[in-house]
Amino acid sequence: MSITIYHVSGTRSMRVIWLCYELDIPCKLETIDFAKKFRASPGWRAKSPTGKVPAMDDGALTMFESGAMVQYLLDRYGKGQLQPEPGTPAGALYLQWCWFAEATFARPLGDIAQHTLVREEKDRIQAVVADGQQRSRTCLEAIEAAVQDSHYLLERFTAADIMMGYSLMLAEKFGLITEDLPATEAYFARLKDRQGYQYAVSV
Ligand SMILES: N[C@@H](CCC(=O)N[C@@H](CS)C(=O)NCC(=O)O)C(=O)O
Repeated sequence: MSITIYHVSGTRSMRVIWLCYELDIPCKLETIDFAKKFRASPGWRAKSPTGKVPAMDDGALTMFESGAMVQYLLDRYGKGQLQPEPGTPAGALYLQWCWFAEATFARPLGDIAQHTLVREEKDRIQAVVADGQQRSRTCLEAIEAAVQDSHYLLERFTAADIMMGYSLMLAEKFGLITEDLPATEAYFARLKDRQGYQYAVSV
């Protein structure tokens, strides 16, 4: 195994770094330049065709999409840890939460990010932010219900919590994890307590 994670602090690369930490998978971190110019360069586009972060190499394999990296690493090196048996009801719910974290929850969060941080002020649309906040709230309510009586999304800590951890990090940054979501607050506090989370946000 020869894993390199192309990383920018505070981005989705933290999911992959966190997973490697939890599973004790050796990996090299290469911090890249997040500037648009670098991400548009042919060298970076060869790894990540849309210019986004992260990307990862494992030997001759190069891939993009943080969730796909997490799943690949689990399947190849995870020895059955941090995911339920595929094809079982628990495995289905595991997939549900992994996809929800990126495909459903991270979308409105991305809209908020675009229209508060990323775009130039003249190109920001307040209505998109308000809509993103509302859609994020619906997602947070789904999480609130899911962790009402359990420590994690499933019966035990899995990579679905790693996928969700990044999305919750963004939600917290935008002030969306409010006191009226006590189970979510407690769940996210449990995630933040993990050494793997702390390492992934420190690099
Ligand atoms: N679904 C992709 C999303 C990648 C993504 O949006 N990455 C952000 C950083 S966390 C990015 O590169 N944003 C810059 C841009 O969209 O131009 C993944 O999970 O890897």
